Parts: sequence; structure tokens; C-alpha cells
Amino acid sequence: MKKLILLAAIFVLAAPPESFAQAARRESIALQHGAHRIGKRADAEMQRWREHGLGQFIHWGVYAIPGGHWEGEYYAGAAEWIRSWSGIPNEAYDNLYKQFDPVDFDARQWARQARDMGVKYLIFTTKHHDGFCLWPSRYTKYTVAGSPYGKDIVGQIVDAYTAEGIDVHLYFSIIDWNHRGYRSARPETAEQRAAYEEFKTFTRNQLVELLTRYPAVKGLWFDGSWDAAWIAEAAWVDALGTELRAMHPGLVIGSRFRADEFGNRHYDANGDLIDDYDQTWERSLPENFAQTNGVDWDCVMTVPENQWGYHSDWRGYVKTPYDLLEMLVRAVSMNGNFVVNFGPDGRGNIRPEETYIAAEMGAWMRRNGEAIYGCSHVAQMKQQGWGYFTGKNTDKGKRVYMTVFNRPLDNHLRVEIERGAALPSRAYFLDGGAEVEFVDGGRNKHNNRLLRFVIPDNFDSGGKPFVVVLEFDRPTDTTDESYQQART
Ligand code: H79
Repeated sequence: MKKLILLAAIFVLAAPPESFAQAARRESIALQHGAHRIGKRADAEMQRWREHGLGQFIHWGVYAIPGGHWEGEYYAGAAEWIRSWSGIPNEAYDNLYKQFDPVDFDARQWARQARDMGVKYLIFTTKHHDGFCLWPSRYTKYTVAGSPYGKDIVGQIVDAYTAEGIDVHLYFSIIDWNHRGYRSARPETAEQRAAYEEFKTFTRNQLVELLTRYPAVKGLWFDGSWDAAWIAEAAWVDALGTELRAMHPGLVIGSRFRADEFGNRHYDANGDLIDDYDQTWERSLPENFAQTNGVDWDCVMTVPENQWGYHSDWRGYVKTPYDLLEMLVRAVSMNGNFVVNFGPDGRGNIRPEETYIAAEMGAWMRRNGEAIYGCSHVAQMKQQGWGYFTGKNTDKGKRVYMTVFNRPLDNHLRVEIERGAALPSRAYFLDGGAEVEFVDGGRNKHNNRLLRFVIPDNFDSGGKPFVVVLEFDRPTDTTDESYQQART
């Protein structure tokens, strides 16, 4: 018996399984340009980002002028990609900026609409793959300064959104079809190498310029970093990131900026997330919480199937406000931010579909936003078919929000609470505050507690998702792992 206890003690002292796995993994490859931090950022700026829940993306540039058409021909790709289409000569596209004159553009109106939608941060395209700059960059003539419009658009956006209390993050594509030194494939000849060096310097100068001109911005959202030429510059890109962070403390950068020295993107050779949040979820959501790897992440989503810039003729399924709210709550229930894309037209108008979405989502967020902002994953409740759990800690315990998208026919919202976890003391509708009765449904074979929350027959949410709040008087301090065990 003594021997057994001794053995057990040695085992426990020697290595708790998790940290052992991590240590072993960390030792396996010493990386120069992998993740520079293990685990989540713990500072106030990152916490602020994490609590946003809902964001807005805006794709705007000269591609909004053709709007997915050229000389009467329909372009079936994403509107912001139209320059790459064989149906349009590059030279014709590269001269479109001479017509860029969005007379209806009103940054303050956009910002007010975003505020009323409940958006907490904006990601704005400073420069997409075509290379056209929406700020008057010193480093190229291909900017808004050379257009009939003439004025700085990025500056107006940063000021207007910041004034509405909305954080601004700058989208920047490292693809630049307008720069002679840009290339996707690795440079091979000396000439190509020299040209690419010029492009690198240009890119660095523009990023430094953006952070210098717009000190209010909170982060950079990179795109295009899958290029082999960029991946091969891992050490240089890493140094650039260090430089940008040093000049702008608190800067938030996602995983789509740089690769490690082995060409791994998003997650380095040791499996650790590169930079501050996982940026892989473009137009899709993780299928479950386990798929998120427990890191911070965002999901950027188009309203139609795959159009970011303005396309005058959307084909295929167009999402409803209900769809987008469902995705938003699902994202937050898995610790993600959800970012809805808008593609204003060439005159500077937000299209009617997006105006409708902003109004509908905003109306819902005004009444139910508490279930989104500052909320995170709830580990001790099992996902149910009626909707999603989100939660946050309170002074004395915890509040869990159940957002219902599929109201069960028998009006019973079934809940399974992990054994050992706290039980709620009361429940109420978030909108209006009416009490919601609940009954004890006993325990299941895993010894988890079953509860049923009873929606009154005459309750009418007007066809909209609704939220039931559960108040817990003590913290529900269980872990994902223990719930996992409870289910096996
Ligand atoms: O700005 C929007 C899109 O225009 C942009 N990102 C969003 C936010 C975007 N650019 N490209 N893509 C999205 C996807 C492109 C994938 C491809 Fe590829 C690039 C297909 C071929 C080259 C990925 C990289 C797959 C193969 C290489």
C-alpha cells in the first residue's frame, strides 16, 4: 500500500499531464519566428477586443464603381477581385480611380448606423489587393488623393467611428497588384529579388505611415499573407511586427500576418497560435468549441455568399438578420467575435439590404445585447438544439444567457448542467424581466442535473430570437475537461 501511495505521489509531483504535454511540445522545436507568447493575451486592450462580440467590416475601393460588371458583362467572382478577371484590361481598371468621386459618402452617417446596429469595432479596408489606397499615402500616387474626390477617407472613418465609441482596426492586404515589385511567387532572379525588396520597404513604410497618421486605431487586420514570397520572409515580417507593436502599444494583430520559419501559418510548428487571435474563420464558423483550440478568434462574414466589395447583382442565398444573429450568438458562445461585412457602392451609399440588416440587428441588440457584450463560452452546460449559452461572471456569481432560436413545441427549454456545478437561483426574460419558471428534471446517467425552463404558452417573441437569463449565486467554477469526463 505504501509503495502504491509513493508511486502515485511521484507520478503527480513529476508531471501533471497537461503541463507535461506542453513542456514536451515546447522542447521539440525551438522556433525563432513562431508564437512569441503561449496562451491568451491578458492586457486591457486585448480584453476590450475580446468583449466586443459584434463587429462591422467595410470593403470599399474603386471596385465599387464597376460593381461586378464590365461593359455589360456580369463578373461571377467576388466584386473586389474584378481586376483579376480576363474580361477587363488591367490598364482600364488601374485608371478607374480617376472616376472615384463618392459624392454621397458621409463617414458620420456610416458611424451612426454602425453604433445603432450595436457594433463595437470596425475593420476598414485601407488597401485591398488592387493596391488603391483610401488614404493619401506618400509612397504611391495610386491613392484617393489622385481621385476627383481627393480627400482622406481613412481619416474620416477613423474620426467618425472613434467619436461614436467604435474601435477601428485597419484592414491591409499585403497583396498589391499595382506595385511593380509585388509578386506572389518567391523571387528567383536578382532582378526579381531587388524589386521585391523595394516592395517590402514600400509595405513597411505604408504600415508605419498608417499607424503614425491614425494613432486612434486599435489593430491591424492583414490579408493576402498566403503568398509564397511573403511566407519566405518570415524573419523580416516578424521584425516588422515587432516594430509596429513597439510604436503602437496594445496593437491587436491576428494570425494572418506572418508565418513561422517553416512556413506554418496561423499555428506555428509547435501548434501554438501566432500573434493575438485566430483569423482562419473567414465566411465560416467553427463546428464546435473544441475546434477553436481555446484561443481568441474572429469570424468575418459576408451577407451574400461570397461578395465583399459592392456587387450590384447578388446571386445565390442572401443571409437574413435572423441568420446573422444566430451566427453572432453561436460565435460568442464559442469565445469568438462575429464581424458582418458591408460593401458600399461607388457613390458612397450603403445598400438597402445592409441598411435593413443594420436596423434589424440593432433593434435586437438594444434589447438583448447583454447576452453578447463581454460574454464568453459556458463550459458547464451542454449545447441544446434550441440555441446557445453565453455567460459572464457577476460580483457574486455568474449570469448565463440562453438565446433561443428554435422554440421547442412543448415550450420546455431543456438544460443539462454538469454534475457538481452550481444550479441557478432564478430565471427571467432578458427583454422585459418577467420571471421564467423552471422545474427539476432529475439527473441523467452521467449524474448531470436536468432542468426545464417553461416558456409560457402565451409568450410571443414576434418571431425573433429571445433570451432567458439564469442567475447563479455562486461561481460555476468547473472546467471543460471535467464536463468532457462527465459525458464519457
Ligand atoms: O477581402 C476579402 C477577400 O477579397 C479576401 N479576404 C476577404 C476578407 C480574399 N482574398 N482571397 N481570398 C479571400 C481567398 C483566396 C484564396 C485563394 Fe488561394 C488565393 C485561392 C487561390 C489564391 C488560398 C491561397 C488558397 C490557395 C492559395
